[in-house]
Amino acid sequence: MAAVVNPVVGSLVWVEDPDVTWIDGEVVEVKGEEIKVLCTSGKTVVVKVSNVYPKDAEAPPCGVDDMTKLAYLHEPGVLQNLRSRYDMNEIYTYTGNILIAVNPFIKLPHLYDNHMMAQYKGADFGELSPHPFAIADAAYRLMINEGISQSVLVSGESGAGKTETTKLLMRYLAYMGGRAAAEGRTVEQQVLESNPVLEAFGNAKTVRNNNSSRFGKFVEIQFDQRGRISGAAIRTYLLERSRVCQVSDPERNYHCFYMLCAAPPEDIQRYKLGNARTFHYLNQSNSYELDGVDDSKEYIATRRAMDIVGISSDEQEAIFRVVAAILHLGNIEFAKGKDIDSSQPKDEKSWFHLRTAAELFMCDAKALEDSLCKRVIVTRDETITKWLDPDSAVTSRDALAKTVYSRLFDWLVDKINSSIGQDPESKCLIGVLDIYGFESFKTNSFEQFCINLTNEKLQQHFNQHVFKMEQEEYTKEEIDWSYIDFIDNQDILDLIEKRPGGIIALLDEACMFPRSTHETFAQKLYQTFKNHKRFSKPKLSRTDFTICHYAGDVTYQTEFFLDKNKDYVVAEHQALLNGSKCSFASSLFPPLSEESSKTSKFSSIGSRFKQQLQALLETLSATEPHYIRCVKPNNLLKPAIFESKNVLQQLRCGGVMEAIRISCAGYPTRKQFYEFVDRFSLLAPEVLNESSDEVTACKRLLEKVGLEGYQIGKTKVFLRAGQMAELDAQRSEVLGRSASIIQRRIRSYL
Ligand code: AOV
Ligand code: MG
Repeated sequence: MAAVVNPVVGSLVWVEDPDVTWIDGEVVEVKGEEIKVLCTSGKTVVVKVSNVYPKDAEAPPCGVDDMTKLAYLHEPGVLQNLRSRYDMNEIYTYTGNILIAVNPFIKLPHLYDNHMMAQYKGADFGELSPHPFAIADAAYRLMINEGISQSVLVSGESGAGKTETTKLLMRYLAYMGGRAAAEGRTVEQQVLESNPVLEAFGNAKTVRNNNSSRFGKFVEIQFDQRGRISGAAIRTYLLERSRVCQVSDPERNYHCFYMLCAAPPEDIQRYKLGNARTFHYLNQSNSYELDGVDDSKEYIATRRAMDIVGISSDEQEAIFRVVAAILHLGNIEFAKGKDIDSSQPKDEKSWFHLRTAAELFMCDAKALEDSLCKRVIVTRDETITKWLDPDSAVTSRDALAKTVYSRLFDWLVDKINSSIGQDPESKCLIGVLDIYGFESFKTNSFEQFCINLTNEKLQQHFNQHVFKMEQEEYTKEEIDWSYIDFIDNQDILDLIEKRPGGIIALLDEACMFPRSTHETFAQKLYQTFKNHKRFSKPKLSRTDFTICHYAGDVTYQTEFFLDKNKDYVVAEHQALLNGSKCSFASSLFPPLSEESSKTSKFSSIGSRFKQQLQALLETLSATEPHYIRCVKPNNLLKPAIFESKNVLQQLRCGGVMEAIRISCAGYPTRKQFYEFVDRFSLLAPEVLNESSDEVTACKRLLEKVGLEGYQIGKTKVFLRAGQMAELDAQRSEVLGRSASIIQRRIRSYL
């Protein structure tokens, strides 16, 4: 992105500022490579010419609805445009075909009502204000007209608005593909109601978002030949399991636990529940209530949504019984038992919760106790029973809770899928992806590693696509251009995924080797990747590693990588629940096949996730993608606060700046011929008389001002980066000259 070429006194520019990222000002003095700028804050700064960007003096004060309409496509321009629109509650802006959505943190019901949907129905893309409905409409129409499957990829950091946006897209698609005035449970209703069900069990309050999705989701909506919704499939990715047993203030556990504690009295009694504050899995944090949310109402609403998606009342009863059992399980504490290094429930209270958990799981209390406090080790010759000490019993208890919960979640997804049903005849689908954005925290573990891998893969997909779209625009305008330099992140993907030799492969090896520790794993990484330019070892650490991701460096702590990568269910837990008298609970733990029960082969979460991602990308690559980038304007989750620094960081991470960079590498400024002539004819007014049409006028004008390297398309002139600035500089000089002539005249007149 080019800096101002030849700034002159009076040029308007953007200067970097540590507080507000970019501040605008006017050049008051030019001294060789340095210029003095009087900023609008009142400060005067001296900066290098190469560090300033031109400011478009003619940019409309309320912004433009498409960034590509900006005279200058650079960071400060993009940021200024988003901010001025946000200030006026215009939260959506295009960058070409990409929709940028800035979270308003306030309900804007008029923006999404049925009247609005009706307006977008059939309107040409770009005709109405930017909106997720416009994206959904474009996808729907492309699908109908061209018979190509579509996808909408919604990304952004936690709390940016992905899930809300996804729901809007689904609502619009249900509106377009639904059956008017249909009765009963229609497919589209079921698709929509799957959201509250999954949110109840898969969302939780976090520091970043009061309703944070703790799983990734791809919803595939299938359409029949007449464009009606005929089926749907939901795929979910990596539910965060640790939350079930571990929450830290001010976060919450999954919503369903609090809803159940706020259920009507008969349910509370049936499940022997009480105040949420009495359960260990909930009271590790002091956060119980959510602003504006009534958990007892949510319970009823969730039940109703479960009815609609086809979960029977018996199944619902079993589901909530299992959820309650998990809460009781968490309240079992352990003390030393009679034998050395053994354990047993600590006190009468723990015994009570153990009995209650067993009752709710519909299994034998003694069997539950054994499965928590003992391990049976089968060798070739004998079977040994080993006691677990109290700490290990707690670990065993938590492992059971996590396994049950994650299987319950998977069961829900399967159930919703089978109840909505797949349409085997459907040739066209629209997929909507709501997945976790890039994460970089103080400590980053295996989860962040997987999440960031997802983002690398999606980024590659995005780059390739943006690149293709740009190329298509040039072809349409018959402009000769192909990209040569185009940054690809394949090297990062190889580093992580390559088999053999990538990080996941090395992690799997470490997990299979009994004596590995996170230290030996880290050593292996250091050795293998010592010369990899995307990998480094932080100086002061012996077990951390840093990956240079496209969105920035992230340092990962390897401590729990091995544990978290291993997916195994303790044989005792498997046997216990498989034997439950509750058909629902036992169906969560189907009998293991002969083979898998003998060879307790470890299965790798990392590798499985990698395969899931591969499958997702294959699905996506068979579709025409549409992108929505959600932006979180502040970390206070409050309306009307736009923190530039924060937003800029997200635009960079989300690949928006990269998309702009790609387009800057070509001809970033496109102006319709008449617009161009309008703006610059004062540089050579004679061209207007000499030319018969705007194309000729435009060409002549360009020759006169001595520009090179631009291209003339069929409807637009395409300028290289920086050329617009050059012309503007000439223009402000001319304007300045005429202004000073006028001033002189006025003075002489006086
Ligand atoms: P996320 O899906 O991107 O985060 P959400 O979609 O849950 O974020 O949005 C977070 C919150 O922002 C919502 O609960 C709303 O309060 C508010 N919000 C988002 N979009 C809108 C909108 N269009 N209008 C009004 N309010 C909105 V995470 O799931 O945490 O990554 O894992
Ligand atoms: Mg979400």
